[in-house]
Amino acid sequence: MKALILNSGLGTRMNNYTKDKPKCMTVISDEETILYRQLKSLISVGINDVVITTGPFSEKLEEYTKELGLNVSIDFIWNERYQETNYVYSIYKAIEKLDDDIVLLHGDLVFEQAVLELVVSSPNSCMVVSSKVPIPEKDFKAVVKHDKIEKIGVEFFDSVVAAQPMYLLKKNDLNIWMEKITEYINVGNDQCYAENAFNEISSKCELHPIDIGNLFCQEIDCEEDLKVVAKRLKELPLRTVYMSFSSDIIHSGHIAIINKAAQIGKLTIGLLSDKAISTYKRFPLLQYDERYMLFSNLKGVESVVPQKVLSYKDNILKYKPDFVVHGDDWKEGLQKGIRQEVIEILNSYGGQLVEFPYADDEKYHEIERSMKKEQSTPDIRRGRLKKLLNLKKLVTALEAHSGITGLIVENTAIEEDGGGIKQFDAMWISSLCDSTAKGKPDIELVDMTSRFRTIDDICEVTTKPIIFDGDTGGLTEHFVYTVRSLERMGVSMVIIEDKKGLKKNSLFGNDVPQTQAAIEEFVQKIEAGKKAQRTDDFMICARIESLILEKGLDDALKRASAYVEAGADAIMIHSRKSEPTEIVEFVTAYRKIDADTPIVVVPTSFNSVYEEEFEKIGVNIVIYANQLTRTGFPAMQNAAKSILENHRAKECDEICMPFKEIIRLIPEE
Ligand code: SPV
Ligand code: MG
Repeated sequence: MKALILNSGLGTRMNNYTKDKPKCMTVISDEETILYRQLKSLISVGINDVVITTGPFSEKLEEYTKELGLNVSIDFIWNERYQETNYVYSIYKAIEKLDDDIVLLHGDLVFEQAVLELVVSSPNSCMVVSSKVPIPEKDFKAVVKHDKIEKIGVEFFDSVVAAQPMYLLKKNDLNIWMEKITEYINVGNDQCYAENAFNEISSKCELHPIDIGNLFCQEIDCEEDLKVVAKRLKELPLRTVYMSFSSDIIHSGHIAIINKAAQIGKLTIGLLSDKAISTYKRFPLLQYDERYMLFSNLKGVESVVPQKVLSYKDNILKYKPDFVVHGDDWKEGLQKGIRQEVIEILNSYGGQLVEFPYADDEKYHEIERSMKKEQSTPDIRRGRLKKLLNLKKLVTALEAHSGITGLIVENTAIEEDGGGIKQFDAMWISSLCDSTAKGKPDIELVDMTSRFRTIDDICEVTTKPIIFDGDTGGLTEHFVYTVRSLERMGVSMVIIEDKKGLKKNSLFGNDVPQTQAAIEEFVQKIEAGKKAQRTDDFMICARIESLILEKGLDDALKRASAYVEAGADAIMIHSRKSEPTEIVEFVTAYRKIDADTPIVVVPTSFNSVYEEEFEKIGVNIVIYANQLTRTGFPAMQNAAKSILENHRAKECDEICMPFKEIIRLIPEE
């Protein structure tokens, strides 16, 4: 990419300033002339080839640019007829040097860095406009229709926005415009604006408006303009900018966008809480305090503040930043709603969203992939449930019984109304669903080796913490081995129920013969399990079947205390009633004697209760124990019936997931 700067004008309205030098050499701040500022800006976006058209004092200008000693190569094109022609003729004279995409700008334009950044990163040819600036009487305006610029000039007033003479011209559009300019010059039409030529060929040019809003970009036509610009330049660093970050690794793309944001004004970073990150992304490898240190020490970052939730609302209303900066990658996908909310809040007080193109860096994807792999290693995965329980009042888990159901639990996420993103925290490997998938009854018939195989399949493709349904735990002598195997595989928690003999699924209750173990007997199993485990982060949860077997609340409470005393890291209380009354009674009563031990519930029967209600009474883990199984298999039965009924698969296709989507469910390494 090259730049073309037009400096052939006389600048007569600048009086003394242009008596002995070109206008672009006018000093606009303590350290800068217009041209010096422009060149530095161009260099910092990677433009080192510049064409400058000159007019009066051309030698002085050339000399001056040499003295600047900047890392830029400049071709000077002298418009010897600068007295009687307009810049259309200067451009014409420069045409043969314009052999690349071109940033075209007037030599008296002063702008902040972000404006040029937005222009050079535009995928299309574009011109700078501002919908926030009042429509000027005498200056350039652009007629915009369907996001395309149709006309540029001072004489238009319908469907216009204020426009500034800074363009990005992609080669194709540049050539079309230059051909027309050549035609103009050939017939002696050299005293008009170059834009007059553009207006004749605008339908063939893909010139889009790039709306900079309140970002600073202004021409200096007269002494009064010079005063205004000098004042604005002093004010720019006082503006405030807000960005939000969830990253625990910082790559060059982050640094680049932070630099751009810091150039706009004083930058505050809103750092997402660990809880917010783990809810919408993955568990952060670096926790808040460490991330705080990391971001506070980055160049350009003025302050770091907590952002508790994914929605920016609270922080924007609190800090009222002049600008919010973000990559443009959130225009689509799950963050779309959050972006919309940001725009609406900013509009309410005159703030502005600035979106720079998202740097989709392959290196970053690679780091993310390797972090994901690391997150799935047994040691890291195992400890994550305890960390989540410290972070969140309520953790949710959904059943998985195979690699693909594991992926569904891992990757399903939804956008919430309040601007959040929600996903499951953990997965439950249910004995009922694991047995059902193997076509067997839920009576501890599927042996541990086979259950471990299921865990392995799931572990191979997912990273979320696993809660394993250990049924009765089997004989104590066997349970101790199970504990160690589960730990080794990276399972976070095993739940064992206080039943013995031939176990039947709890949802049968007393409709089938089931025997609850004596307290002492089960206590002994818990103690043995706790003694056997090798790591601190593995959890054994004792499941109380007293309500299922209609032994009453007191029995349940007595058992809970005994099991926790024996070392249980959590308790699960189960019920098969559709009303949650007995569960609520138990949790409320138990919380009075023990405020800390995590309580787990499985609301299959009492499914009308919202998570928020469980959280309020003191439940810590809600397990949705069988919903994928109970929805998946009926769908398969319907498919089978449809093929039988129709003697072909066409009708069945309507209820089938398209192949493309199936493939999308399974990420490739
Ligand atoms: C399971 O999912 O296997 C359970 C929960 O143990 S329940 O089916 O409700 O007993
Ligand atoms: Mg079970």
